[in-house]
Amino acid sequence: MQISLSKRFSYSVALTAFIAVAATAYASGPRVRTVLMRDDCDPATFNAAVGPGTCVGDGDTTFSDFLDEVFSEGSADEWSFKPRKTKVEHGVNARNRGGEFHTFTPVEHFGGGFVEVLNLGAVPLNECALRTPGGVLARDPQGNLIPAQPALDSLVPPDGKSETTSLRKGVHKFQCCIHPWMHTTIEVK
Ligand SMILES: [Cu+2]
Repeated sequence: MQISLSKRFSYSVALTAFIAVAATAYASGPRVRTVLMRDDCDPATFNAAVGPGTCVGDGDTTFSDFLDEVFSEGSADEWSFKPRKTKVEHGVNARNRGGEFHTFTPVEHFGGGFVEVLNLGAVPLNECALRTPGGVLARDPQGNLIPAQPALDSLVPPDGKSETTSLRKGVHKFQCCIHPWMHTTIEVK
């Protein structure tokens, strides 16, 4: 089979263009990145302290060790989003590899979640905790903060995966509204 010179030329132009696009995509990260949500909750002590079903799986940090670490360090190391910072081309989703629920909530900036004891004084974000129309934090009859809709919409159960969120160019932040130190910064070039 003979390929005309002009066809060969257009083929090579197309190939060059394809390689350039592929190289750009590679340089700006994968199309979609999956952020892993991790924790190390010990089911027996977490479920006894917080309530049945709080923790499933086989983590081995007890609830009191977890709280000790949070109060002394400001965070618990094994509760994290991985990676904490990344570049993508198009979008992001999250997979929960831990034993607790986490949220993958888009936020304007990082801040407090809806579990007050874990905020260590940080002000709860509007994306995480419900406020009255007057701007006051809403509370249930026991005095607990009430999760805001964006937090509820972005809950990921243990072993679960979130839908992929398409992102525009720029810098995007996602955090857990339960454990506020769990967060990631995603850049779309
Ligand atoms: Cu969390």
